[in-house]
Amino acid sequence: MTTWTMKSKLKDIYRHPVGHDIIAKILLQVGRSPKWLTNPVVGNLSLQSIQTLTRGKLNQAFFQKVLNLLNGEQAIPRKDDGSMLPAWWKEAVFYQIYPRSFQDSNGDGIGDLPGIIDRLDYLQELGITAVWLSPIYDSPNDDMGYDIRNYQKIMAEFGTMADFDRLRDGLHARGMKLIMDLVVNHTSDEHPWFQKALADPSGPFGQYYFLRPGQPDTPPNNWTSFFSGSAWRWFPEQQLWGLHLFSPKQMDLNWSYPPVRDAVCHMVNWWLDRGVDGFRLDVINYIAKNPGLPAGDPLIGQLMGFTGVEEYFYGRHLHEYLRELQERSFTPHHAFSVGETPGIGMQMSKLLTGDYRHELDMVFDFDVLETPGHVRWDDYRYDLNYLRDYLADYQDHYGSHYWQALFIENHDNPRMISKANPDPQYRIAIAKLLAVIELTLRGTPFIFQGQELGRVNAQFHNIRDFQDVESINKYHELLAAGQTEQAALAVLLAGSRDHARTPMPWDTTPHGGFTTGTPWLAGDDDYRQYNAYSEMANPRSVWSTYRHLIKLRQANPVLVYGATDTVDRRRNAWSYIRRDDDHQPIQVLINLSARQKRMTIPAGGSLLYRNYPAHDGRFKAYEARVYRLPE
Ligand code: TEU
Ligand code: CA
Repeated sequence: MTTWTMKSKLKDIYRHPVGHDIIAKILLQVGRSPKWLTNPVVGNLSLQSIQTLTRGKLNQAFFQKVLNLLNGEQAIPRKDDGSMLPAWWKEAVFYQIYPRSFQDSNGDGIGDLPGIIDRLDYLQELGITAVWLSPIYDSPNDDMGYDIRNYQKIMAEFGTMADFDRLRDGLHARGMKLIMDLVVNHTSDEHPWFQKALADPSGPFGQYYFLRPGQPDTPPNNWTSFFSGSAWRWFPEQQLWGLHLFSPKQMDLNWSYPPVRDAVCHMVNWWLDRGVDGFRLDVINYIAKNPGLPAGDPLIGQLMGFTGVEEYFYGRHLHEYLRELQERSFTPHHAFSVGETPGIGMQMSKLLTGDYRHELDMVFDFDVLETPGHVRWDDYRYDLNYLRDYLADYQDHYGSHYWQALFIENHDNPRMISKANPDPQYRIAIAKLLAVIELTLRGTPFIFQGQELGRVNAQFHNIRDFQDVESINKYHELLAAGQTEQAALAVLLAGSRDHARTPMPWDTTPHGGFTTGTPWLAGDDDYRQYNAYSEMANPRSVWSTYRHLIKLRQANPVLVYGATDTVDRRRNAWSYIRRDDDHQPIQVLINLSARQKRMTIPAGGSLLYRNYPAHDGRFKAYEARVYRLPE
């Protein structure tokens, strides 16, 4: 057993999975490259000497937190031994549906289950083989369904349990799997468990949550909420504080209390018995708060933007809780799991997903979403060279026991095309380039609704155009900090989650055919040009690219399981070859920039796809091609 101390050196810490990801995260936050560490002078620095060098700016308390995390994890990831287990979820192409915005069937402006059922043929036509549904459970919608009031009831606006059964059957009849969103870090404050806990804090539900007695103006600790302000809400009637990492209507469940874990397993089994094929587990790495809820380190808080994270993003009992859930629910049902794990990097993710560890099958690593030194709220251009470096690192170092979840968009993030280059002349080329990347690498692609149409950020004009609790809170936080309305709006325009949540555009009728009523979240008129109906009819559309590449992936196992050899990594260039022992290799060539680029075309290769009409010479702006190589 290794014990990490102030004498430990940076290079050794970087070899520890937790140390590796913490250092990588800090470098990412401050906008530095991890290459910095290969400098021997840097690598040989001990924590003690870093403390001295920073003149105590990084104090003892800071290092103690880091040491706690290091010493809390003794496992090291298993090395690549070439033994890769096949699985349906490794071969699947997932599609994420945000039900509220997918298809409204009754004119109330809210997407619903019958609407999704009407669009199953669309998904099949696209080649999708598995669907992830964002929450459809009964909810007061403070956080659009991520605040669940009843786990075993369908949200009234979305339909009924009978609709759900029809949806499940419709998917299965088309050979598609169905995974649901499992939100068990917290429940709505309107959930009966919480209501009972409040009504009788010393009764059977009192320990389901983190309820603490105290004084109205001194919360139990300094943790902050991801949706602004303190993570504690005061309940004046009961004279109690309650912990909520997200909105004040999303109360954190206390997983250290065994009845909570029983209740969760019971509920999960109920859905799995109902024929669900697996779950996407919302902020699942946050479930294990360290005992005693120790205060967050202010420095870490400053660095990460949220105080307290180090006490729950990789809590001491996390592995134990995940294994229990796996053993009691997932394994007996042969169910699939993908964890949403903010803050977890590549090495730590291995310890959560190794095929020999019985915890999760895959996780989403969010470091793909922002380039070094940037946060989601920044208005900046995402450099696609970073996307290359990030993905190539996984292709090179993830190894045979782990499997990557490939994604570039979801319901919590602005559209990637807008971040990479909002100039409309490049929109289609970038959309197709991103499709090439996501559909030709090793890992499982997750396509977020509208991505296949080349959706870009919405044209919001006013704070009233937004619906998301995070955006609205952020806006008021910025005003309170003295920013002008215009400046605050600019921040939302860069980072709001509502960009991903506007209505899905189906055709050229009003609101893109999403609803005959008034949509719950207004879109703009982009649907007139970019919509499913028009794009399906056009062989050169973004949609047709997605369809083509999905089929290509499904017809070529080398694109799923093959190794990835990077052959060109010059600035603004990326080329890799997917190969295995049984098939002809496939080479991908990409110009990552708006400037023309000279690329070396493989001799004897046959063209499988290109995002521009045929032409000679240099690669055009954001050009991407796929070739089959001779054996
Ligand atoms: O998101 C968790 C999460 O940490 C973020 O993606 C979050 O939106 C943001 O970064 C906080 O700064 C999940 C869900 O995907 C999200 O929609 C929910 O709001 C959240 O959990 C709470 O359930
Ligand atoms: Ca509806």
